[in-house]
Amino acid sequence: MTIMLHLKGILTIDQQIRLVEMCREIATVAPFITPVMPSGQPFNCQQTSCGQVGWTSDREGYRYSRTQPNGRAFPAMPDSLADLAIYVARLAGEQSYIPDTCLINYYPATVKSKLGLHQDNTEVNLSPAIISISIGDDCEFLVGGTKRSDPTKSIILRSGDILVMHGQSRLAYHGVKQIIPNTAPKSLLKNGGRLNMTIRQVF
Ligand SMILES: O=C(O)CCC(=O)C(=O)O
Repeated sequence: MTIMLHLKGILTIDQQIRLVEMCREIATVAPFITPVMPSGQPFNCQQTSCGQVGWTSDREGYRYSRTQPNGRAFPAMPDSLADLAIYVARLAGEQSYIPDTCLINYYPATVKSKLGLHQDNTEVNLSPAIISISIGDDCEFLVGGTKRSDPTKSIILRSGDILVMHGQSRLAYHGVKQIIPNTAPKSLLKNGGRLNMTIRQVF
């Protein structure tokens, strides 16, 4: 049984605007890139990170790295983002959550944008919650069980929602099936699409 905490509409529009500005500032230090999978196939979204490490994918595999592909450190995680993660982790029953990194995915408003079914398992510590913030266009999110072959169900993640995968759902397979265009609150993202900020305790 996959039990996730889906906090629908928990972020106000002002908080969402501030998170978009935060992502823009992070991207001035750690620009969005389109990583490739170990197979060489490019992702169907763009990524950057902040925090002491950043999630990285290239021909050498999936891992956390202390440096961006350009060799520079990732920008620190802003305190307000870390505080939000700690607050949300407490709601999920995790009292001593330490947010180490935030992976930021940008899904342009095209039919190609998606993320295949996967399990978040490159963290050193696989127990702490995965905290996932949605901003912009709605997304059809797939969630299954702890085996790739388990059946999946679709849920809609909307702008201002936070999804927490914790406890039994921490290692659930999940993915983004599609981004639903023109569903974001007006003027949140200039070119439409969806931002997802996934905060993780890695160590
Ligand atoms: O965009 C999302 O909602 C999910 C992102 C995700 O699964 C990941 O970055 O591992």
